[in-house]
Amino acid sequence: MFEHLKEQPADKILALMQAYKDDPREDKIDLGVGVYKDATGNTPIMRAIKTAEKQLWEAEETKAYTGLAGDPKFGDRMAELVLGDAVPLSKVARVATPGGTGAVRQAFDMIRMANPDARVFVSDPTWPNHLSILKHMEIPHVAYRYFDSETGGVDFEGMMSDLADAKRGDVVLLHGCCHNPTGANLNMEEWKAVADLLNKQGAIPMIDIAYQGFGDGLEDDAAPTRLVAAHCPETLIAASCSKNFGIYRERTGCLMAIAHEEGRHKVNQGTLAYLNRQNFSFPPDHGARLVLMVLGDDALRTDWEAELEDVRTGMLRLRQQLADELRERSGSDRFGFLAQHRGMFSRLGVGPDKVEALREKHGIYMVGDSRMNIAGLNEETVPKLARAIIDVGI
Ligand code: PLP
Ligand code: TYF
Repeated sequence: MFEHLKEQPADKILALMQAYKDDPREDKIDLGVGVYKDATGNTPIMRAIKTAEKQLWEAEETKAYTGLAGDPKFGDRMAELVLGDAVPLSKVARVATPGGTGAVRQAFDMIRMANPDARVFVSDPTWPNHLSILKHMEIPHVAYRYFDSETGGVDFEGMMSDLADAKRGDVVLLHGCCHNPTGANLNMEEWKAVADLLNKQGAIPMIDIAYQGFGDGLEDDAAPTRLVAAHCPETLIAASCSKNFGIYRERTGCLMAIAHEEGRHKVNQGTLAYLNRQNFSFPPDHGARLVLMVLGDDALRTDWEAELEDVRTGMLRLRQQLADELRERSGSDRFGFLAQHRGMFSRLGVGPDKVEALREKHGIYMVGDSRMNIAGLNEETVPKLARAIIDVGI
């Protein structure tokens, strides 16, 4: 049987991690995989998470199964974190999932069950895993224009024009904040226009929010998701706790299905639990429990928010420093977009030859599409990157 299997394409981002490890140069710089790193290159366990873990170790009395949706209180807290009071909880079906990726996967499964003819519209570019999961599930996708490599911003006109092709029952996948891989985001006026257009077309928004708190702050980063969820009759939300709680390997995420129509909630909730059962039964609990503890305790939550804020403002400072260095060295404003982008990533918008030159000549590792992880920098390496960018002729 196994002779029928073919070799599958490697994940390019994960392959880059290995190439970086194998590079013997001491002054190499890793701007590859999307993991937050502090100035020393460490990915810390957040203080509040460490405290919650200690408390949990003392207090936890059983590791018996939770429920198919995970601990319902985790879903409540995540719905509050992401949605605020934009939508009553009675309209939000919610389940814990193995990471944000698990939520994305379960959302696609729900879409396929609800409408086997649905196409999923994805930004060009998007997170490569969106495409690879859709392909694996044989769900057709349509790319919509998103990034304008001339300006480093969003090609909003192109995006709206492409989304006008969405039909009733199609799904439009949007990044809630901190777009991966470009770092370019819509403003609130543009989000409102997208929500209006989807409503006009009868298309359903699916929001992937994996970086809440990494852009403009916890509340501001959730504002577009809240606007869409309040404004559109149905919305899917895949939320990840990997980055903003720093619990990558615990695999913690939440899928929400919002329906404003009376009477839809029960079946949606049952469907999400059913899909968990088909795919893995009970979702992982450890990370979800830590998140629940942090969000539900005033002292832990205050400390978490403060540390997250330091992470966010640290990345903003690096962005500004890099944009300033590049303005000085290039004598132009053409890199100003780096300070406008939000989240961990920025796409330079250059070809693979330049990315390769940065790697070969300078030991600077970024993803082949010229995406760089800003958190891979520190005050000392920013000037080195700026020098290298100019040196390879970007
Ligand atoms: N969606 C996007 C756009 C991401 O960048 C990530 C990042 O890792 C995820 C979802 C999900 O991450 P995880 O499955 O680690 O929670
Ligand atoms: O885009 C990134 O770098 C992060 C981490 O298969 C990641 O989202 C990368 C590849 C992958 C899973 C997560």
